Amino acid sequence: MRHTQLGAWSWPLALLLLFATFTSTALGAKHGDFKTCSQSSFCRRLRSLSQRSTASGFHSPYSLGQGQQSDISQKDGASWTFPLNTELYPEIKFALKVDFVEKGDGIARLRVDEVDSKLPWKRYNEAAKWALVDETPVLTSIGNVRKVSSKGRTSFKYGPGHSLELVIDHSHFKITFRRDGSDIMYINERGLFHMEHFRAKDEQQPAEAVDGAAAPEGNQQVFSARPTHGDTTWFEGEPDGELWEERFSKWTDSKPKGPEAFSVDISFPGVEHIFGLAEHASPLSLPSTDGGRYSEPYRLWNVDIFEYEHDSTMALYGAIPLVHAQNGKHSVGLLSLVASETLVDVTHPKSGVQTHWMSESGIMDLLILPGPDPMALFQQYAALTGTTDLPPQWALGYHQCRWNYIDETDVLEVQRRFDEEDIPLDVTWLDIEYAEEHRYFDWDKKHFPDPQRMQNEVGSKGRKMVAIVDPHIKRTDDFRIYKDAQEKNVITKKSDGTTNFEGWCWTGSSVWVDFFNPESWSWWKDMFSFNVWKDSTKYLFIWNDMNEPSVFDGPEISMPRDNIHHGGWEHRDVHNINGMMFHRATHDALEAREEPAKRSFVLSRSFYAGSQRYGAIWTGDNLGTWEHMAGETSMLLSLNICGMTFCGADVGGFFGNPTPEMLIRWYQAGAFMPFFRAHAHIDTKRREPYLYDEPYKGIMRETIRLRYTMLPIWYTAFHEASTTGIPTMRPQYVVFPKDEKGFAVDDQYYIGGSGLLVKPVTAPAVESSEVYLSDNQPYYNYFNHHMYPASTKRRHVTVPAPLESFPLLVQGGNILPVRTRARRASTLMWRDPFTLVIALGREGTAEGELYLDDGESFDYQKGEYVWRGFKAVSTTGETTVTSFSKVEEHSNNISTVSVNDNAWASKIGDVRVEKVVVLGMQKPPSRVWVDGEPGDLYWDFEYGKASNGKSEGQASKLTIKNPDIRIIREWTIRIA
Ligand code: NBV
Repeated sequence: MRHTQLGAWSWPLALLLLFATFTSTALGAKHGDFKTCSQSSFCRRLRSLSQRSTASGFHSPYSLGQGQQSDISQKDGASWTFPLNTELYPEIKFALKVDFVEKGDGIARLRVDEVDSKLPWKRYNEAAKWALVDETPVLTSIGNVRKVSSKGRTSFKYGPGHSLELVIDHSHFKITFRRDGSDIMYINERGLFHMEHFRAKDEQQPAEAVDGAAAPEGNQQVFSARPTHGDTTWFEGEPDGELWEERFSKWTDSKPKGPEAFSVDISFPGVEHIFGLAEHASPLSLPSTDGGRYSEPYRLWNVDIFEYEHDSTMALYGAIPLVHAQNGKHSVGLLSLVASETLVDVTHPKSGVQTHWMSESGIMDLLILPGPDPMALFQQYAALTGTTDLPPQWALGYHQCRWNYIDETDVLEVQRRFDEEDIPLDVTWLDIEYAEEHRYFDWDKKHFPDPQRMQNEVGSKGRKMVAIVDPHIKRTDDFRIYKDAQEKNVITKKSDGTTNFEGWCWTGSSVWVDFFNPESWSWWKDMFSFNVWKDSTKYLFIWNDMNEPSVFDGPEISMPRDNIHHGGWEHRDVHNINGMMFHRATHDALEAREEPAKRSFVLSRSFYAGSQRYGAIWTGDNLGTWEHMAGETSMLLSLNICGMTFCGADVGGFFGNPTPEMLIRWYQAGAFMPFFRAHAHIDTKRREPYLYDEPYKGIMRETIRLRYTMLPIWYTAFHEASTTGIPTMRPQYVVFPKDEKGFAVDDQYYIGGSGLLVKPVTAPAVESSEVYLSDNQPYYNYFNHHMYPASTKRRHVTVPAPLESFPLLVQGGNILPVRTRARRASTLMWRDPFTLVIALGREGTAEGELYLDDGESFDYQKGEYVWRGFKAVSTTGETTVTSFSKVEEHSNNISTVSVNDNAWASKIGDVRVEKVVVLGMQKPPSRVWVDGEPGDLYWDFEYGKASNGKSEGQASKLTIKNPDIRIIREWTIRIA
């Protein structure tokens, strides 16, 4: 049965009209809704600076102190402060603050702010407060940082063995970052650093002539930036007419503080690839923005974009101002903690990569992550912004969503059909139509008469539900959330700072809570308590959509930039953090609703650096096209690089009606995304897997089951990500940072440290697919055990990919713990036995690990978990497979660590290993037994053409049946 659901709803006319604008049939982003660089006055000003910088005689007008002095810094607490002057405006003072972060092997922090301004304004300096886990972890001991001052230059040596060096040239202002004496990064090498100072509006002279292209039509109040002293145009360009007021389409931004943008160039010598700047639908290795493929800079300004393009630098829903630069010898990272609109130009001159960062407001706050390799960068970034919250284990199962499951019967029918077809399912989602008039929290009782009953029914099957709670709040006095928010005075204000801002969204005329206001936090927490939200249960979790925020009648479908938040900050200052604050508040609320606390699950659409601490995100409203499917892999990899490892894409594509073939390929890709959820627009045909005929239904069933088989691998990868910051999806450059040929590969990836390498098929009528291999290890096809031999050469191998299959390879040298029994939901699998798949490496060895806990509480933080390691070693005539404790391996003091001696371990003490499969043995054993146990084990051996380990073909396979060993115990299997 397939049908659209529109008919099931009666919509108020106004919303119907709105809906129509959001369901246009022509696919493609509405470019006119969003600004290009030349439509933003600050970007226009700062980008043209880079053109002027090629003129002869161009130099940075900025210098530290008087330039040639030697020691000009002052120790200020744990920071060194340098006076920073500009020859453009000698009376204006800036300061450069330098300090070093205690954690993370020497992270240097550089902050620039204007000081002693005569005007009552401050630049926004709180991005770090929300992004960092601890804002003041600076090194205080001078012994760790050696400062050397010479004429015109100050340098700091720090990091392991003082191998890192920050060299600050006073005049013209330039910073060089070095490792072991080699230059790795330059800041302001091109002289593009510029910070627009605060100025009084009347200090300006009316413009005589304003650049025609830039001048807003009908703008009566045009002022120029022309200084009252010397000529600045060689640096700043011609006066811009939009310093104090700016128009875009029908909106006017009042810009009460005038111009306050800043820009800085950052170059990475000797590097060809940079990664990061999520979220963009672009390749992982960021292409240039100077013509060619892209001519607009990468834009970071969180927006609700309708039908976004699959290959573009346009802004999307989230913003992480972080890059990794990589060559075959080193990695280095840069995080710019700024929350205002930021655009980054990237160019690839003959040698090195150059970037130019332009931000509308805020202080400059740069953090240099020293590397020296991608793994170190992840850990350094995590030391700053935290790691991903360890998700409840069920959140890694399969999620079934659509806009909308229409009523209780529909929801329960979905459960029944999944069960009937033996397809696992963990979570069923409710989109905005569950809520009466889109007043989230208030259920539409006509369609959901007893929400508790429904949730309990779903919960009784071991499953969960997720309901959406958007940030727009209907302005009607009979809505308690609105009334409370008004009474508490926690609503975001208009530019006057006192009137509540009102805008239009799903629910009609709405207001938005200002989650920067601490007064909102405990109140929002209460909204989710079971005593307050009576129609919620412990089975219900939350989805925060539209939190960029999306405002249908606002500029660029968002809030006016001159709106006012807590502390008097303008919306422009905090915009990119707005979504994270909502996500954070909901995350904290869900954690607080049970005693003892359970892990939360909140999906957010908008995000910023640090959002990983609050839950998952997804890539928003993608299209059901092959191009979008292909683009998802690089987008998700980029999100992983930027810390957002718990991410996924709408399986099936949000818009459109995929063919069965395309849907299957979406499922295969989705089953290897960290967050695996099918979702569809209200206007699409129903597409739950059980609705299809064979063979499609069967292939989708097997694909979802494969995800469940792999859950131990995903959970172990998340454990690693949550303790170290190393992502669950790892692109080629991360795993093989010395193989430059692999740096641009962004259509295949490894899952955690498991050695599983996947390459989704993202084109029609594919029969086989080429996979790139970097290392000298054999690779085994997970499905049929076909072996691709080890080689010292980088190579492509051809892997069959008929509709029911796709490249899923196991890198030799790895042991995969999997659970092959199909269950209704992941929560029912905790007692199920394991199979260990051992893919022997070139030397006949392999390793693997497994992390287990109760999957939902915080008891693991008290030691209630099991973390096992497995090792296979071959010597002449014998292979041994051993199980050992990873906890002990990672502990300095073995005696104090409880290994398997905890309540959770006892609960799963009986969980067996039911099968051990060894791939890549050269000859059959004569005996297989467990050390210390009487009797031999049952086994069988299948010879493969590739048993000599050298030629491609079927690998030999030893299957050891029911070895009667426990997953949490120490044991050794001997194969002789
Ligand atoms: O809540 C409706 C949708 C939701 O299904 C989708 O996943 C979000 O990205 N939402 C956007 C609002 C409207 C989209 C046209």
